[in-house]
Amino acid sequence: MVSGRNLSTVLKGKCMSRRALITGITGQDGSYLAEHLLSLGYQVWGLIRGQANPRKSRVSRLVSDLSFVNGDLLDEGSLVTAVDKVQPDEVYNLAAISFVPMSWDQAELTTEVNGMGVLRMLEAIRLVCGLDKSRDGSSGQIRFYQASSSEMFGKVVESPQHETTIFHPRSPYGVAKTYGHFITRNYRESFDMYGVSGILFNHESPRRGTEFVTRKISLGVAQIKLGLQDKLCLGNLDAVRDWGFAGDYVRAMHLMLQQDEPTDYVVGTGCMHSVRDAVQMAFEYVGLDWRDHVVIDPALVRPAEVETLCADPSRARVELGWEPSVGFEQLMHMMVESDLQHASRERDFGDLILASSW
Ligand code: NAP
Ligand code: G4F
Repeated sequence: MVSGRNLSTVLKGKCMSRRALITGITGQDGSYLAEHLLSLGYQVWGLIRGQANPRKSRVSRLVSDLSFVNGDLLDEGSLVTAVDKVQPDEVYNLAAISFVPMSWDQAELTTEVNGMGVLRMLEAIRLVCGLDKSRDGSSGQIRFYQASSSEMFGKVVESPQHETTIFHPRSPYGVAKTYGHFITRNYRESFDMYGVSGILFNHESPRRGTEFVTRKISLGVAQIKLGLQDKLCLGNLDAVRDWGFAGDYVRAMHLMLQQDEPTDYVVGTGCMHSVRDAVQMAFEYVGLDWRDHVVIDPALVRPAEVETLCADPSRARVELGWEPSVGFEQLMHMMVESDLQHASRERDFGDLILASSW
């Protein structure tokens, strides 16, 4: 049995001088994954889109030693050029339009990025490596990770959900992710590519976008506590999710690409909490009663809701040796603590936090 410390030493030895290319580097998961891979000795490249992406400097501040390459999931040529330039051993495709409500407003764009974008990335790998295999045996295949989502389970047919649970996506986001999931599996079966999908359940952190419910709550609670606002508008408080810490989930992404045989994994905690639980924990943490501050805004209720999600992460636990290290209450407290610091800088120095209007 390899202990946690020994496992990380073994992994570090194996990973020295490997190259990873991460799409979605400016997002929540991109920064945690980059930190993790750098700590294991990888050279890490992040794909950056746009001519002056303001989030590039933020991720550079968070994670030093990153290299960048230009590219966009909408532009096949840019992906081929990026893969050819970086010559990665591993590609982590985290880029997406990841906010579910946005996918009803921009369904076509969401499908292009989250669905067709996966195909473009797979094709870029195939083109750079020669069309028959993703790379010949001598130099080793480029291994591909696709960020699949528990949103694919949608209107769940069983609980908890595992790798073979049938999908019933409820949003254009979920439908596009389902295409990305199956095209990754199809390229594995058709071209013998090393491609895996991580079916990740919701994961959060102080780096989470302010449009997502946990961060909206932690930021709202901090601002209310410091007298910067009085009300927090939310939608469906009854929705139930299996929430974990993003820093834990990026470890699972890396472990998936270290297995001898590529296969897909569900990653989650197996614990369920409602949005109401999250609200209660966050307000209680700062000594306030949520009922005095939370307002339900029907405009925030979705056209088709995913009512409940819960992971069965048995395969990840048994085959990857993966376990989450942060529980939900601890996670909410960590996020409120971090936002109390942000909000006090906003109060004292006028630093702007971009609270979400969603
Ligand atoms: P996030 O914070 O919203 O980050 C999304 C990233 O995608 C950003 O870096 C964004 O870059 C990039 N991007 C968007 N459109 C792009 C395009 N056309 N070309 C290249 N890059 C583009 O998302 P996250 O929470 O880190 O999630 C990472 C991935 O996991 C996503 O695919 C998400 O759908 C999936 N996922 C997340 C969760 C979760 O709970 N967090 C659960 C399951 C699956 P810009 O700076 O250019 O906008
Ligand atoms: O935090 P959310 O916006 O996350 P959602 O829709 O579950 O999606 C996230 O997790 C997926 C994995 O399952 C990822 F694939 C996806 O990219 C993203 O990271 O909403 C969570 C729940 C929903 O049921 C929503 O209806 O919270 C409910 N909710 C209630 N009031 C709200 C609000 N969500 C948001 N964003 N804002 C509200 O005011």
